[in-house]
Amino acid sequence: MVYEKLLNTIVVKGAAYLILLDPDKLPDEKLFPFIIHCEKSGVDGFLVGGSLIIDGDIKVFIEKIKRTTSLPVIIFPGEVNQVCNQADAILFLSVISGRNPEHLIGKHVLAAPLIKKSRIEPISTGYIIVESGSMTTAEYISGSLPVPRNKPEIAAATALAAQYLGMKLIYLEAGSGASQPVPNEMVKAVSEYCNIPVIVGGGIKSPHIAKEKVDSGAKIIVTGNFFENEDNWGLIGSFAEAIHYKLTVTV
Ligand code: 1GP
Repeated sequence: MVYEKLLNTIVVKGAAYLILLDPDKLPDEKLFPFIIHCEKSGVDGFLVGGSLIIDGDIKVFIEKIKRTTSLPVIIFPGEVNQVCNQADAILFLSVISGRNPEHLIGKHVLAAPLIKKSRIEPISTGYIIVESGSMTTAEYISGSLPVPRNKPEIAAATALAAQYLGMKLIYLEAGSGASQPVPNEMVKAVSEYCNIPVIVGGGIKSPHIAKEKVDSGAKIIVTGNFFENEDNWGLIGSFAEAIHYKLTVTV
């Protein structure tokens, strides 16, 4: 089970590192070397999907990833039509920062039978979109207001409500390519207030920033955009090292 595997990674390494792959942005000639590089550099798994996929075919894309790696592949859905049986699991996301019923429960009713049929593992996740500068795709597409970045207490109360509703993960999302990541104070407030693992993603552009989020209590870090530039691939290992703090040997 992917969820148990993630929990185990958190226990062993301190935190887990997932890379978000966008079917629109990774042609085959880049995808295969990138996946192999990620695996060698200590990445723990992949998220695939996003709020808006224009050209890519997610099913074919995941098939290609699965042929290249044994690491878990988890759908990060932006739409019901991103459910497919090629993946290992799906983040069953509810946009709990917003008040748009379609993204709180509506899409889920349509997706649930498809997930059952596909037999992939649903991982119930409270998705909290956080204000990060200019409006992000996630905010726009979900038609919801983000949590103000200077209001960690709202994020913490929202996360605790998700925990009480039985959700298994919290995703603090600044949005892909965000100019500012989720503030450390908010990561800390949420991590201290609830006791389910907190994922932090959006605008994390250096190992140092990733480490700050882990030091603040994040248990899973997601990066996406940063590695669209091939020149940055050399840094994947440094991200993994910063995130897997329990593996760091001190002399
Ligand atoms: C977006 O959290 C992810 O949903 C990753 O964001 O692309 O900014 O790394 P970036």
